[in-house]
Amino acid sequence: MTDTVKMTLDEVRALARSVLAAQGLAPAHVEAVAETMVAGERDGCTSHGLYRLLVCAHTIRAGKVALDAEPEIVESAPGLVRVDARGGYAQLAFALGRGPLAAIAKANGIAALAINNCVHFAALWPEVEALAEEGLVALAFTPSHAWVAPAGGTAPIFGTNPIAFGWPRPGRHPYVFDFATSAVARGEIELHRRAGKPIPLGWGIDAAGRPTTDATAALGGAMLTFGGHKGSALATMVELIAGPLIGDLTSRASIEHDGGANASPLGGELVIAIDPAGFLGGAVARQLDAAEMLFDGIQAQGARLPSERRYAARARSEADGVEVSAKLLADIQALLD
Ligand code: NDP
Ligand code: PYC
Repeated sequence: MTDTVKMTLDEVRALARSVLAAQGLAPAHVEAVAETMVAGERDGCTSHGLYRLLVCAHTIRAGKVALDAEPEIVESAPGLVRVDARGGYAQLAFALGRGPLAAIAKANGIAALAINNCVHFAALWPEVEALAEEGLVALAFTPSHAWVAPAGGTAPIFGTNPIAFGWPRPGRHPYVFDFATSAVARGEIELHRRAGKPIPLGWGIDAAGRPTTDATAALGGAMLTFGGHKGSALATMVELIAGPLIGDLTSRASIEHDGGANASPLGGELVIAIDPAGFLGGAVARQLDAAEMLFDGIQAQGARLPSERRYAARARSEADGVEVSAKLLADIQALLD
């Protein structure tokens, strides 16, 4: 068997849709969830691309997601939107809340969207990128399962807790970063385990608290935060603002709810959108130019901007398709048997 198989993005989309539908997921969720996976595969984010079909199928078969949940806007207060995902995937809930979030941000200068009671398996950049494409500055946060030890400790308490940020750049792709507050996403360690590859020191510790390069040992022990105490504090912030602040679960509560099923996390997501015109009025264009000078200064040193790699991968994938691991494809095809 060759190591990889070439696929067009339409083939990726068709595969994702058929596998999700075969698991019994309702059509609206199939559509939203599949698009997130296509985007991940297209942009070279393999830990959150087609691989997530295995994760979704496992989560569905464990009975941990409401297959036909209809998300509902349950609160709309000045500056705030709340969507109850009713135990379904976050993607459809975001699709519902995105319009009101953007509209309120444009009317008031700032708005926040709380998504509650959602199952989360995905990267956050598609959401902040979409809002930044509308001219908004956007931030997104979600806890996950308690897999990550605090700096100075050895027992998992935080989720991998990503933070995503988007900044609009007229005429260009937005500036976007999106990363876990753990040294790396758990999905990346899972991919190393599947490939039988060691992980770098600093990603995790084994169950006895010893540094390890063994992916399985790290998954069974604890992951580590990035940047020591700084990542630890940011992970705490994500727990707080996308957990108790919006009336939802911490990563510890999510993994307790999971009860050993090893399904995707259940909980909340907080998305904040800011319209630059709120502070700046007619000075928006001038200040966005100042931002461009900052980006130019970064790149002038030979450093790259976050998402540059992703946008380049997107252009390649749209032109030439993507290379997908043959082993992964075989495992995905088996879900259709
Ligand atoms: P990485 O550590 O790979 O960091 C990714 C971010 O850093 C991207 O924005 C990336 O841009 C940027 N970046 C990487 N290298 C450089 C560089 N040399 N210079 C400038 N920017 C750089 O990602 P993680 O493993 O931490 O997270 C991967 C994904 O996992 C995220 O999308 C996150 O949302 C998702 N995740 C989701 C969770 C959930 O609960 N739903 C939990 C944890 C993670 P580029 O893409 O262009 O390389
Ligand atoms: O890769 O850490 C991760 C992750 C958790 C939930 C979705 N992705």
